[in-house]
Amino acid sequence: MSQGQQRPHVALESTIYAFGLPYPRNVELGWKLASAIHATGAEAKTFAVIKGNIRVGLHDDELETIARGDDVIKLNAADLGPAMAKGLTGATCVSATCALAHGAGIQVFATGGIGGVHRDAESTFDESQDLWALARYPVAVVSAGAKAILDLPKTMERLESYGVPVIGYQTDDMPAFYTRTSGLKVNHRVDDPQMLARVLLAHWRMHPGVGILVANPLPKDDALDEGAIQKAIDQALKAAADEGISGKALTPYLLAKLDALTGGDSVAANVSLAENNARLGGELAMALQGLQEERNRG
Ligand code: PSU
Ligand code: MN
Repeated sequence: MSQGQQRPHVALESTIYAFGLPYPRNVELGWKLASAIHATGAEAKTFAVIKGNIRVGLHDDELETIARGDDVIKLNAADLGPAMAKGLTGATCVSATCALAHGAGIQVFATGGIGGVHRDAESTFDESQDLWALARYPVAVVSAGAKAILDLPKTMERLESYGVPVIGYQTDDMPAFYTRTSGLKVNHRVDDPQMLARVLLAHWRMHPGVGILVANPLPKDDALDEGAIQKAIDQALKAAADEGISGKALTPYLLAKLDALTGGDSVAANVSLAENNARLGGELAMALQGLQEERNRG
């Protein structure tokens, strides 16, 4: 980074803290993600709505409030207006963070896994607003794929219908969050942040309003055993059905259930993959800044 140059920003969501991980692992993760991004030369900006105000970057006490989760609601993109008008406090999920990042001029957003088409969507119609947001905002979302609690083939189909490119980072396979592969192929593979930055700029020349999903498999050592996690997911889904959990509450419920069923392994994997994505998000933001400057000069 040349002198006086601003660090490029990487957006982070806050639902992963409020509804994805238990306290205090979530606060610790907040610190980890910020420092992983800082180490690349970029700077993290965590989004949330605090008492009706959009926050671009959280103070320590605000992260604490979100992580403790009392009187904190989960905000989709569509909830932003009502939350702002009513002075509510909420954690932003991927869809809301895409909307806010775009509004703040941030092009790269690192998360854990995106929401997608839920299993049984043919009867429940439960599809995450994250997919709509990817189609609607020109932001690169760095993820470890879509959560394995979802219907991954249907999620990939929907991304295709919406025209959202899915780019595998150093992989040809779509990762499934807790595992490095899903048996599904990504649209394109890219092996370094520079090429990823080129892909983003070329994509946005063609489709200036459409997002991109970067699928970054979690580190090998932290990947969970495929059979074991599949079994836990089936159990968690059955428990959710038995208890009649649906809608917004479903994803947080399943994540908490998996934490209990795997004795913390799912949370450890989640922390690892989020950090891995934050690092790549930072590298990508730096590469993008470099490329944009090069082009402005040329
Ligand atoms: N990935 C994680 N933990 C999470 C989520 C994703 O590792 O908590 C959150 C994201 O904020 C995502 C949301 O936007 O789950 C999806 O929820 P739903 O399926 O209700 O759209
Ligand atoms: Mn949903």
